[in-house]
Amino acid sequence: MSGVGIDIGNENCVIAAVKQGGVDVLLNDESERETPAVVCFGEKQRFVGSAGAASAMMHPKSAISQLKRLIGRRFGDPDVQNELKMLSVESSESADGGILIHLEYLKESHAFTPVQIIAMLFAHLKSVAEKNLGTTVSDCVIGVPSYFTILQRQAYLHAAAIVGLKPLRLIHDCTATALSYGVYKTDFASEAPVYVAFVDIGHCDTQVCIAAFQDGEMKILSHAYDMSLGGRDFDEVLFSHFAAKFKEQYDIEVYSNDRACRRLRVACEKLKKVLSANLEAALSVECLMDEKDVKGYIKREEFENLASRLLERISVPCKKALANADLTVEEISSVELVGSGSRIPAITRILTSLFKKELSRRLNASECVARGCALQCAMLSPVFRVKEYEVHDSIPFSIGLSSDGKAIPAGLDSVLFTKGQPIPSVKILTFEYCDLLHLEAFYANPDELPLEAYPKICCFTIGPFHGSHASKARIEVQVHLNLHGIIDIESVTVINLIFISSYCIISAADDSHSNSEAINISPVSETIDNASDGSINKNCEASHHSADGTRNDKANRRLHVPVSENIYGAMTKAEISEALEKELQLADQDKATELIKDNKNQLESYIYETRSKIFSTYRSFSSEHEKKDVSRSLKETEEWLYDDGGDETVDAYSAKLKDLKELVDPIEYRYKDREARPQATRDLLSC
Ligand code: ATP
Ligand code: K
Ligand code: MG
Repeated sequence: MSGVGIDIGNENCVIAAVKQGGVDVLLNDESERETPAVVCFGEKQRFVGSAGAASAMMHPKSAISQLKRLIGRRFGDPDVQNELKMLSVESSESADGGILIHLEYLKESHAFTPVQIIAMLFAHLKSVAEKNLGTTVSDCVIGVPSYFTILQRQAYLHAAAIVGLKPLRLIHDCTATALSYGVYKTDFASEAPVYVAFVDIGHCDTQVCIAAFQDGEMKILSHAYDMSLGGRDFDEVLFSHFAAKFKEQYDIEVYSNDRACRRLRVACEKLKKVLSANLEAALSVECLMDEKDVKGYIKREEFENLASRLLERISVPCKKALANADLTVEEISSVELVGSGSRIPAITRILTSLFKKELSRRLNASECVARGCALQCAMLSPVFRVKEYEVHDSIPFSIGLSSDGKAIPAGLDSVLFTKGQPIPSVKILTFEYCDLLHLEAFYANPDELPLEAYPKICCFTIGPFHGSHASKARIEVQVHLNLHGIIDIESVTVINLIFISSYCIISAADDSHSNSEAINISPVSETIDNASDGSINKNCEASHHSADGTRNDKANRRLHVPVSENIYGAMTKAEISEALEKELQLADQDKATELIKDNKNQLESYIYETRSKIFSTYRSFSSEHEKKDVSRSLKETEEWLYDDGGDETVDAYSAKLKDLKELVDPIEYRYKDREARPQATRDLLSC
């Protein structure tokens, strides 16, 4: 068993693992360090990652990418509609307002949710990791953008559950980056903290965080973001520029042709990369449309002018992060720029002038998130021993709680968890005794979230309570903001007012809290919660205690208090098992197709090898008759392969191979027999 760190980018995914002496990025089947976030449904099997990207060129209508933009979001969201337009796949609204992606696959119509598609990507990354590490992988830490809603976080957890991954934590991308920065630095003092800004510009978004480093610990002071500012937006600037130009110059309407749009976008992304290293660049696409070849040219300066609106926006989240951290640029010791989208030279210029200092690029810009995730995974896993290092993250949005439609006045502004508060956190709430307690969590300040996040998060049903407490009791609920940044109920306590001396602690039957009866009630808990499955009922168990904490034997009976959590829009338990089932079927199908391919390839290479051997190595070990026979069979089988046998079963290929071997084996045997004799005997025989 091994643990890994996973960075799911909108364009590129990276997996890393802690090994002796450091963190390694794991190579995929193509020996690449980055794996494209693409799932493509081929004719007979799915292709994911690099193979998915290759297959997407040929089958754009069955390729799904940019999954980060779709996960846990509502079909009706105008921004989601724009995202869906960028893909060539068919989509519709699901019964609960989510997204369904429709595909024709293996002569059947399929509808997949983004969670299922992300699960396919997870499964692929898991298998890449397993091949690399030579063991099964389930423990992992997955990076999430700080702007992800609770539903989006839960969607990642469900996707992971579908493919047997167990996230020990969902960690904010920038926090992972900060961790991979801080853990190796040993020159931080124990008193005065050092403040560092991390700016990550990826394919679709920009994320910023400010971290305070001290000896052996780091604390995230603030998160900020622009969820719609990344490398792809710069491509789009070039795309519109050249689309307009080509209309004028060649009289072609690129927008009217999907294929032309795709090809021009690809060319523009290349052009943008060339402009990062050169002051000017040329673009040329053969037969873009209407059988016309097009050519273009642009200077870096002109590109920067075209992109000036985007470039201006980069400062915004940086300033927000500074303000939220209550720091000035002078107080920031260093600015780390990461994410491959940040390679545009103008970005460095803008940030240098904003932060009034040279930027540092100490981190590997494309790998730091995955590396940080791997480190965090090793720290949380009991299997590894890593350096003691404390990671204090903070929540990027405020959460309120209501009971029967009324906000519960907890803390300031009746906000339960305020933006900036540590992750994890626990709050204790006391309620009048009732049979059944309904609570609902909501985003207290929806402006802190991007776009149209549904303000309501989830509801909890606690109870029914059984016992003789009636009006003489109170219910104490510990609400937990867990390590993933998801709200759940940690435990429920019934305080019996008749017997002031006797407590009844009802704790969530959660494996990570086997000792929860002994947990001191305090506003902030350091415990870790893994079982964050939104829709799954927990059975809380209770045992009576006396006030001093020792067990009151007489009253020591277990009570069961069901606590159910329902995150709006998340999958139900039944939907998860259905998705699991379906994923298994699809995976079996992929395996079966792979097996057929392997058998076909074996037959094919046997034909080629034998054909060359029969006139070389085997030459003097076969009669003319045999040679003729073998040659004819090889030719026939080859013709069959390219004709009727192009699409056959494993049995058919192995039967053909067996037939060939029956003819060739006697020859091969004679040859091997001769090879096995000592040289002296061979010399004798050849005289
Ligand atoms: P995100 O973090 O938004 O989810 P990601 O992690 O997949 O996405 P990255 O791999 O960090 O994104 O960055 C991909 C972006 O970087 C692409 O838009 C790509 O065009 C851009 N990029 C890569 N190399 C360069 C370069 N040399 N110059 C400019 N842009 C580049
Ligand atoms: K990435
Ligand atoms: Mg990224």
